[in-house]
Amino acid sequence: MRTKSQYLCILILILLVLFSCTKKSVLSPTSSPVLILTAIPTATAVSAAGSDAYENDDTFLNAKTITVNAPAQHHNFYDSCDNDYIKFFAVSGTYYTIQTMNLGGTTDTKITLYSTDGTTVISSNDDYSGGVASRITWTAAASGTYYVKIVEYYCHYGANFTYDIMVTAP
Ligand SMILES: [Ca+2]
Ligand SMILES: [Ca+2]
Repeated sequence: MRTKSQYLCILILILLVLFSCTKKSVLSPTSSPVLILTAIPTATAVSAAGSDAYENDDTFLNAKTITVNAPAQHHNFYDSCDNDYIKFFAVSGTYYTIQTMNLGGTTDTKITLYSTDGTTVISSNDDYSGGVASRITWTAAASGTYYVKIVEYYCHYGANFTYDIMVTAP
């Protein structure tokens, strides 16, 4: 009799363990898709809503023209480690200032000036004058189309990571 009741107890325990395991395995697949579904639209919305009028400008081949001494262009970093290229025509012997300003939120720009081949670095600047905006001053040695790449130093992106860029000459 004792043995029988012991067997019965063991059987009940096994059933309880099985039941609790089944319950868990049923619960976990239902809870994880909910988390995935809420995460995906948020990430998509940030990148889709964030792109500015100058995209795609991720390589020097897709660089968008900026007119010297024209009002600043307003851009933003729309995806992680976004590269923004602009190009302008420089006249030999002319002194140019290329600078970012009106940085949105915690945006930290870095700019690089490239020669007419789009790949040879002439100069680059991360921060100037104690801020996180960037500025390059440069005298063109030869006339031609030059390129500037603008990046967010920490690869941040989204609606709050905005900047203005301007090229000026006397
Ligand atoms: Ca870009
Ligand atoms: Ca900077």
